[in-house]
Amino acid sequence: MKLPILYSFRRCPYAMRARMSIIRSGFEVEHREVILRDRPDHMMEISPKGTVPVLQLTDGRVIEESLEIMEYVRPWKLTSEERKWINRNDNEFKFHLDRYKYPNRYENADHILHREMACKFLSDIDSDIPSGNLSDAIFPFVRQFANHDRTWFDSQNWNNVHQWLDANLSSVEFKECMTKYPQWIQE
Ligand SMILES: N[C@@H](CCC(=O)N[C@@H](CS)C(=O)NCC(=O)O)C(=O)O
Repeated sequence: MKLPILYSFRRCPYAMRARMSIIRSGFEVEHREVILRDRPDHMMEISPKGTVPVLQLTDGRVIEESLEIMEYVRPWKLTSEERKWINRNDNEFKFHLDRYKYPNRYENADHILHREMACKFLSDIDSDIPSGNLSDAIFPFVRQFANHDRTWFDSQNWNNVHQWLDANLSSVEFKECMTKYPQWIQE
């Protein structure tokens, strides 16, 4: 049986949010694991921008934005409030997360300063913990932030964030989401 195709990369937080929705909705896909420095020709043909995740439906349509994949597989009409949180996550928080994790990739990036700036988002989340699709759209990024220096992260007093993240990371859905696949090789 022909299934929709998902190009994905295990550790990518955008791909994770798409996979979480796919798992929660029971949407079946053929999973194709991508190594970003060796992207398959077929993926580049259907989505030349070259980012994951990419979902190709059985009628040939291509969805190449993680949020649109979430919206498609698990019908979700984002409220303006949800849109605001996602914009903050994907722009403000992601910007500081990248500079905290990889300061050498950016000129004059002070990783401690960027960690401080990222904390603003986390303390706002702490007083308004996301749920449902919004939670799935955000927690993979917070996971990345937490993993960079778990001891420091655990010492911060965001009790709600800690509980929320732990619950997500220990869920059966997330375990499924992190299934390891070998690199997909085009025949
Ligand atoms: N706006 C895209 C962003 C996806 C994205 O940037 N994915 C990263 C991996 S985490 C990627 O494919 N990077 C490859 C590149 O930028 O060359 C989405 O939400 O799907």
